[in-house]
Amino acid sequence: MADPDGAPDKDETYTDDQIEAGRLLFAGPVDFVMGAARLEQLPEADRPEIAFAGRSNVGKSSLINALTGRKTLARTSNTPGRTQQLNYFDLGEGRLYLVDLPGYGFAQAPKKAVNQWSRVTMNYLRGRPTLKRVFILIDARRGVGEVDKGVMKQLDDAAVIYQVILTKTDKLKAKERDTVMAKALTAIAKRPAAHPVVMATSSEKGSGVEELRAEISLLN
Ligand SMILES: Nc1nc2c(ncn2[C@@H]2O[C@H](COP(=O)(O)OP(=O)(O)OP(=O)(O)O)[C@@H](O)[C@H]2O)c(=O)[nH]1
Ligand SMILES: [Mg+2]
Repeated sequence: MADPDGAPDKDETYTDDQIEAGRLLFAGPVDFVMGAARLEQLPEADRPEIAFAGRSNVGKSSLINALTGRKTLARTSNTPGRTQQLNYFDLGEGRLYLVDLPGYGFAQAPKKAVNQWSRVTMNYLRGRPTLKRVFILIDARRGVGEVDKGVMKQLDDAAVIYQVILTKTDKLKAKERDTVMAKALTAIAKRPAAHPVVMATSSEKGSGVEELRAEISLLN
């Protein structure tokens, strides 16, 4: 049953303790560490890290801000392509890194876009030993596109675990959200490196955010 305000029903997948662990993790300090344009500039791989990937404008930076409760930590914009480096944030004073990645697929043909999508970013995703999971953000209004599938394929080949996160679900009605969710689950069903759970979020309304915090705290 949908809530009258259109918010998704409470996700029952996490226990109260897990939700609390997620809350605590994100209640502490979060600091911008650095922006890396080249792999040599990355910080030492000395702790778990989680990366946020997805098309330009899908809401990666906004989701990091929603998770951390800091509106301007990661720079957001109406202009696709705002994030151009691998931006590192330290969470829980050394517990883990969150990495805000440049978007892919902006104003280019799908195949070409993946090929050109900052080689640095793809090399990072394939080769970072401490990378625990890649969140692949999908705009709930668009669903999983060809460019997303191209990235998933590369991660499958590299055996890097990724999880689909639907964004901007506040823009859809409950029924439409269910359809998008079902389609996303179908899109990942046979993919070897896909985490089998898809999460629905809205940075605007905050829905799904506490569940995502819980999921991240479980990865640490
Ligand atoms: N309605 C709604 N708008 C959102 C949501 N999340 C992000 N947006 C809007 O989407 C636009 C892009 O958000 P960003 O967070 O900058 O997207 P990004 O994926 O980091 O973009 P790049 O860095 O360019 O790849 C901004 O105008 C945000 O306000 C959401 O949950 N709901
Ligand atoms: Mg961004």
